Amino acid sequence: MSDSTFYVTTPIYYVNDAPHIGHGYTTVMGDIITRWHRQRGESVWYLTGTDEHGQKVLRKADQNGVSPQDWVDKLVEEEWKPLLETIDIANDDYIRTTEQRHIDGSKAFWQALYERDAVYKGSFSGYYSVGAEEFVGDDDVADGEGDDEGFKVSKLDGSRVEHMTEENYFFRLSDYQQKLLDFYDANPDFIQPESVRNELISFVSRGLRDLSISRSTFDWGIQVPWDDKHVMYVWIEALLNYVTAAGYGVDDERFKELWPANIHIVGKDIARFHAVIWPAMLMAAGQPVPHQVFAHGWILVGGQKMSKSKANGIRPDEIVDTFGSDAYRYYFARALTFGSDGSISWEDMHARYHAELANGFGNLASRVAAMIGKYFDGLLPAAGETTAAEQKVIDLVAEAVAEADAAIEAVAPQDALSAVWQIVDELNGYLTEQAPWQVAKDESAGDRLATILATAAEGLRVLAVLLNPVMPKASAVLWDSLGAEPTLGALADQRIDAVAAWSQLPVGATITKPASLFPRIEAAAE
Ligand code: ME8
Repeated sequence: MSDSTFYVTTPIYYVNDAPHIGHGYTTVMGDIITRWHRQRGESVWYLTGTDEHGQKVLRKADQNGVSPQDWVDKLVEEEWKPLLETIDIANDDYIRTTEQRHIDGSKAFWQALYERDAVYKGSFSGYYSVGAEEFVGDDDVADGEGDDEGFKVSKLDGSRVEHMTEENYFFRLSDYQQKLLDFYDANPDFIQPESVRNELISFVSRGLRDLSISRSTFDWGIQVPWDDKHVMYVWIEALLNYVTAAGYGVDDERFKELWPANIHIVGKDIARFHAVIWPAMLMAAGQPVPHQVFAHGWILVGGQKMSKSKANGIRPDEIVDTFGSDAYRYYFARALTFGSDGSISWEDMHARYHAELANGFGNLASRVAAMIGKYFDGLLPAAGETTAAEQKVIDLVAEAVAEADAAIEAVAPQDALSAVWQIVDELNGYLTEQAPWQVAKDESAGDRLATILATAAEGLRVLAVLLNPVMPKASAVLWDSLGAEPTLGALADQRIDAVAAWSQLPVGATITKPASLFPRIEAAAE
């Protein structure tokens, strides 16, 4: 197994519609984890993209009177790619399942399954949910309730199902029940969080049926390499994006470098596809299995799961337009527990923005710079003797850095931010206690004023580095205002494991007051 590059993925999203903040959430969290690993100095690769085949997309294109290819091209260019800019994502690659590299890689993978006898031809008769793009067992179907009688719904997610009878290819998923259980047992971190792991272990323990993996009644998909009457079932094609983007079947060197993925970040709705079907497919094809599938919870709006079909889907740019991309990223990472469901609201966003970002962090950065400007002509003074008060700051910073780093390792960005915020709070408390504005009036204070402000500036240096993965724009402004670049180098090159070492900012560095990092927002603007 290659562990040289830390490979992070998001789901590839259906382009039946425009993105909402649920998609934005997964992508931001993956980006924060990616950027943190980069800040550790690791080689990292971050993949996101779009899932463009399947009946859901096909029907949406039909309803709009355009070809599916025209539909996906338009939505990807006008909505999905611009989203990445809006929420400031630094992905290394973007895969579209209509791209040739994905088509070639998928065919190569299917060929491998076929040659290894993991696939056979059969006939499927049962229910299918186009909304969820999944086959639904008879036991999981119930009568629908509504005006037009006689329809049936999936008990799994309430989506409408249709009965179908089709000639299909099947994947021998039933062969993998014990292999998967053994694998979960040997790799306790493979499925996280624990609640999802337990649920899936019990799902697999109840038995696995072979899975229908091709469709033969429409042609919007990738042709099965040995049978042109069939297209690949969209899930069995979509999961392959993680390997086709990594060069499977076409670029062995690249594939070896990237695969297996370190972490697939997904919503819990699709944990089963990623943690049951996907590892079984990889085992069947003789490929290594990813290190981890992390399934996060639902973003709830007004207590309900937000979704494209419920019209409660908030667009990311509605929030970014008001608060900016940094605050957007911060809010979702800080206010929700990654792995659990959580509610969001404009009130909460507003309150956190002002309390934590504007007053807590932004104000700290601007007043330290303002005082250095006022008392030392904007040049970082040399600190004098360190007292217990400074030592307390230095020790707390070291502990908080270690805590934040461990939290990212445990895929808990909210805990990483809590740890970083201990530094913000400590520095604010330190300034209140030390009252440099009073010390400035005290002629007998010697170099105390210099010591206090140099200590605060060092604290800000640490914050700029630790917050760079979460709030890259504000961190860059802060880094610039600390005059750090000429001696310490680019912010991106600062290393987490070296950040807590004290007195890195050079005496005499030019400190300028940063442009307001988080300007106050009038409630009416929302
Ligand atoms: O499932 N809260 O695509 P999709 C949190 N194409 N996350 C949410 C969310 C919410 N309310 N709503 C959506 C697919 N998400 C397949 C994936 S991968 C090989 C193929 C996020 O467009 C979350 O990550 O329906 C969820 O898993 C994903 O969007 C589903 O996106």
